[in-house]
Amino acid sequence: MNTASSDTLRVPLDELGEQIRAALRSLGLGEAHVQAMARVIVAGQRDACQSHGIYRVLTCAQTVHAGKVDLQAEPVVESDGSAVVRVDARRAFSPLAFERSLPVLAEAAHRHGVAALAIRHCFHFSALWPEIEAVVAHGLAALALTPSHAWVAPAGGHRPVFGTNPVAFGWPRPGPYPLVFDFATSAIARGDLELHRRTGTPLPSGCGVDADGHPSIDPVAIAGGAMHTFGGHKGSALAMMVELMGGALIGDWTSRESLDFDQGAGAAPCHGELILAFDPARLGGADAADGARRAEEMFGAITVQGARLPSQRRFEARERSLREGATVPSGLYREILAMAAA
Ligand code: NDP
Ligand code: PYC
Repeated sequence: MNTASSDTLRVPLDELGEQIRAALRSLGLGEAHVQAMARVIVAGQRDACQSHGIYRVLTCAQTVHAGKVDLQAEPVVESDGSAVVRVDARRAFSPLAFERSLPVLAEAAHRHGVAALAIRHCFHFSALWPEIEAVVAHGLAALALTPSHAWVAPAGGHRPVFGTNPVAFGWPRPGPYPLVFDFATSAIARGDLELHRRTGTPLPSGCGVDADGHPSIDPVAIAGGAMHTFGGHKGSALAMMVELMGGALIGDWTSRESLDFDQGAGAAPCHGELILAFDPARLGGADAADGARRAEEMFGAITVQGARLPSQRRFEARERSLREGATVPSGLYREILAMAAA
């Protein structure tokens, strides 16, 4: 471990992984869950995603202390050989359910051209891009949607209905990195609001309203009021679609139902997730290679003018972390080390 600045450290990824696994074990989680959860948490910090890196260990701890998550449950994967794969996480954290169903989803997508994975009954704390990258590694394009807790007001309203409802997409590319984007449909992710709340720093304007419906930049006031969607009515419609596709469609909860179930405990949201996978070789047929070439031409037309592709920042952070260790906030890391030593 090296000091990177007064308030951050550089921590080698293997050391970071060991401490996170120890902290998760201290919560009483079964070993398969510890391993799967640590993989996404380390990946988040490695890629400099502060809202979904080691901070998530604290979210997981709060979820465990709330007493509703199953610490040991083995996910049950259901597949009848069709294009629909379902996995019941059985009220455990989501990463193990995803990992167990990924090979089944990939096989179904290659066989049918398109396949859908419905993850149900999971506590969801992570970013979606680790899942998207894992699907895309099978040569597939992918789209993922999941609700969260009802923290976000619809455009034109001021009372929460939607979750922060991320939408993530991936496209396979030649070379080490795919094209991936992954964003909350709220103006800011809840994880970022929580980090602002921890540090007592204001949010950018436009993130939400207080309990009286007045615009605010105070994370505490917005947490007691409502967050905004991004892009006005457009983000609001996307957030609604996520409730329908990642909730009602797959027979799982909406963000309102997740928050009702939470009963103020402050646990991670509990609901489902929809992941769609598309096989370019099946859908494009003889023209698939040409489609891939034309996609690269489009990416070139973006980068040639100095614009960047989504995930480029993340991939650059990953390369640096692999060389030098992940940058980790010192105070937060001390909390993780204390948990790991407990
Ligand atoms: P950001 O706004 O930080 O980034 C969204 C996407 O846009 C990223 O792919 C990012 O790439 C890309 N991007 C950012 N700036 C540019 C730019 N100038 N040009 C091109 N692309 C750009 O994401 P959010 O804060 O909305 O979400 C953060 C994370 O929170 C997500 O990973 C999401 O999955 C997670 N989340 C999870 C929820 C859950 O219920 N599980 C709920 C809500 C959010 P890059 O990363 O390289 O900057
Ligand atoms: O950052 O909005 C968020 C979030 C919700 C669940 C996990 N992350």
